[in-house]
Amino acid sequence: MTDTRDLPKEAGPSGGWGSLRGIAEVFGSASPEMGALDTLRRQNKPGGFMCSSCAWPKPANYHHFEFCENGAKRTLWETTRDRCTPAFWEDHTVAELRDWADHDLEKTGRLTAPLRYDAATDRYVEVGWDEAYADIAATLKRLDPKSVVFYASGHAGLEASYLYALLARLYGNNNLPQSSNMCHETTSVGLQKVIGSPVGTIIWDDLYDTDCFFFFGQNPGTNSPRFLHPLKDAKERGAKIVTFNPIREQGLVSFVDPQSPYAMATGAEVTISDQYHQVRAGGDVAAMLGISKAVVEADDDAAQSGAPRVMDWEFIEEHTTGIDAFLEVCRNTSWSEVERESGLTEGELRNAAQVYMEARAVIGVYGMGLTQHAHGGLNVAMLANLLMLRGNIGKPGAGMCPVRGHSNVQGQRTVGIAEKAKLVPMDKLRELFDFDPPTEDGLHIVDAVQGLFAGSVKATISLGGNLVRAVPDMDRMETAWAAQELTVMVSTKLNRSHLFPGKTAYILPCRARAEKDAQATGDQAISIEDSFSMIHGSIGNREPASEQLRSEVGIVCDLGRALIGSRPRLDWDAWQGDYSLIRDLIEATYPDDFRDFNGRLHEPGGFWRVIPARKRVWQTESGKAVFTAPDRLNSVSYEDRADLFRLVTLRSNDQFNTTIYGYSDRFRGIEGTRDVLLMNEADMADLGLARDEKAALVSEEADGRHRRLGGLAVIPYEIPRGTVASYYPECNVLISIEHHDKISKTPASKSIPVRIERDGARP
Ligand SMILES: Nc1nc2c(c(=O)[nH]1)N[C@H]1C(S)=C(S)[C@@H](COP(=O)(O)OP(=O)(O)OC[C@H]3O[C@@H](n4cnc5c(=O)[nH]c(N)nc54)[C@H](O)[C@@H]3O)O[C@H]1N2
Ligand SMILES: Nc1nc2c(c(=O)[nH]1)N[C@H]1C(S)=C(S)[C@@H](COP(=O)(O)OP(=O)(O)OC[C@H]3O[C@@H](n4cnc5c(=O)[nH]c(N)nc54)[C@H](O)[C@@H]3O)O[C@H]1N2
Ligand SMILES: [Mo]
Repeated sequence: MTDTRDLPKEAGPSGGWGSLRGIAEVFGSASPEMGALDTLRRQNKPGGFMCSSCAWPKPANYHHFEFCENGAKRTLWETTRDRCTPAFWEDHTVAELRDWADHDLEKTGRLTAPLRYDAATDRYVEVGWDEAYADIAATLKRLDPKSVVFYASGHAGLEASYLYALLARLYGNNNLPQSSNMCHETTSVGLQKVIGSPVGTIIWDDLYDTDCFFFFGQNPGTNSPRFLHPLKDAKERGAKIVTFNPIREQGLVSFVDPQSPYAMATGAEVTISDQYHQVRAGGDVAAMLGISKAVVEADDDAAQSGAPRVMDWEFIEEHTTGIDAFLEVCRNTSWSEVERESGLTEGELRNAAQVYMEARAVIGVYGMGLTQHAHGGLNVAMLANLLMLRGNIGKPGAGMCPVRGHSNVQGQRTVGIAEKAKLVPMDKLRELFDFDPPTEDGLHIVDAVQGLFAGSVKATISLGGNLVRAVPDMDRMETAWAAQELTVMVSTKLNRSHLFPGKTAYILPCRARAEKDAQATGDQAISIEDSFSMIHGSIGNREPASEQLRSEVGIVCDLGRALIGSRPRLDWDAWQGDYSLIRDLIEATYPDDFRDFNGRLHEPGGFWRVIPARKRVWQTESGKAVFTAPDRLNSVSYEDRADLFRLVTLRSNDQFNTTIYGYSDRFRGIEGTRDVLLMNEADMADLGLARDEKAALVSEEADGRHRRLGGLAVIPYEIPRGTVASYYPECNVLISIEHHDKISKTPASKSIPVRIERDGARP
């Protein structure tokens, strides 16, 4: 365990002047239009527009500036003055652009006109919207609906998403994989299994009611920076924070509030984590078992001595099943096994257990560090086990807090973007739109990629995203993507997926969230759902980057009209002209979740979609919350071997997924490059690698296929032995599409088995 008070300060606290500098740098390099500051001022406030970066909730009592460094970067990246017009293609071929970095592709600016790929010249050329729709519809009509995929990446609002899912079903499939298949699918499946909820159970007030946070593999400083404010407030009122992460992430170490003039003037810094446990990658099952073991021991002692019990037996008996088998594993697993698998000592885990037992209410926060593993589902179940030992689900200040990714990733699932037919009220769709929705399950992202490799997937429509770059097995993906009959991408900026056009290929440019959405009946609002299941309206007010841009709702309606046609119950024109009519349809489809949707659209802090588990109503098979007895002590699918490392793929502080804003990961002290490998110094010595020497990662995935990534500068880093880290998406060439969570198929991006080789001669 590291006592965070002793940490070196060279990287500087999160927040503070550094974050303002970060914003200023983007301001300089993304060439924002005038008025961008006004746009930022409206960000995440009722009646304003909701940030299109992460899904962190927007409070009712907002700050003067309710945006963070990375939310500002996102907005400035979107509102740039740079334009990627059709003229760009006079100077560049698609083949040439494949050598460009992700950053440089998006840096060309906002896409301004619909484009069609022209194979003869290897360029995209401008095309009229109607011509594009007619060709796309004709191509889709020739294809078997089973061979077509409708992907969505979590950006588009509820209105566009609802119609997009409807469009796929009218066309004839449930092939609606989404970006959450690569991130919190483990939650959607794993949490559902144990507490009957596919989403978290806490709301905003719980952040202020709690006296303890346990963090597992989520990095708020970079990925949900506005979370740092409630964390700082919690610390100031004496709450405890215990963190498990192989890497010491600055945002979980300390924070200077950029909203506080006093803190900014004095540099007054709040220590975030009271205990920071650098668990081995994939070692959380053992760590959580160790903590649970200490709790069970304390409870056994209390039972013997007649002291008040430590576990919440009233909760356990009334609300749960499976406790006996779980207790047995806790009692029968030795501390030496726990220590070996977690990389932490008994003493460290007992310290964590002590804080857990002293807390009245505990929130369990987690992210990709738990979900992106071969046994990620078990990780999630173990966190539920730990919380349930003391009744920490469904009481004020306590609960499960999976921190979601894209701004509307959770909401897209809520309104029907789902490949699993049983998650969608098909009867309601049948009744409302007078058609027979397909009943067969559609393709998960892993199935879709496998289908692309096998040639059975022949066309993809992408509502946002950069799928070629985001999924495992990137090399194979590039070839397979380009072999399709049709690729259609609704995008704001140029990205690598556009550079592998199918036989027929279109880029359809859309308006961004911050932009005005004028339609036949006037300017429209859209809506999103955040990580706490709160629904917010969002109104853009900037002039769109080009007159030719259409909204995401507009594009979906246009496609619907061209592909399906209008009918009495399918009034694409009316929906496109007035989004409140789409919200009425959403309410009619999901009456419990969206009661009085239009009336409540701009409620400060959003309105809550009721989550039964929060009220201790368990929608599981048994009607109870489930304790899971672990059948293993780690979340990886391979055995330890002396030459094998567990590779964690990281996000830098200067990227949003495959969008690379720049090359400064200041919290980790890495500047000017992304081609790095973070390693423990003792591991470097064993392999005879010097600082900055070039290394290659060689993947040891179970299928034995050759996968290698070279040119990585080795950086000595405070990281557990046997764990190494490098950046996503660069490392995606190393992951096999077969390597994923057992129950949800979430790719195992945080536990890739690799060997390390010297790459070239010694410097
Ligand atoms: N600025 C910015 N914001 C974003 C994004 C972005 O790219 N940039 N992406 C958005 C999206 S789509 C998502 S899903 C979220 C992702 O946000 P997070 O869930 O925070 O995801 P990551 O940064 O991939 O990984 C989180 C942490 O897991 C740790 N970790 C790795 N392996 C393990 C392990 O085995 N055990 C434990 N305990 N920890 C481990 C890593 O060190 C890292 O600190 O963020 C969203 N917000
Ligand atoms: N190795 C590894 N792989 C990973 C991960 C990891 O941690 N490690 N994380 C996974 C996760 S959690 C996720 S969510 C995926 C994400 O991966 P992606 O789906 O690729 O992420 P996006 O950020 O949605 O994609 C960026 C593109 O979206 C388009 N875009 C931006 N804004 C908008 C908009 O408002 N509307 C529309 N229509 N388009 C827009 C732009 O053209 C931009 O180029 O990657 C996954 N892959
Ligand atoms: Mo994500």
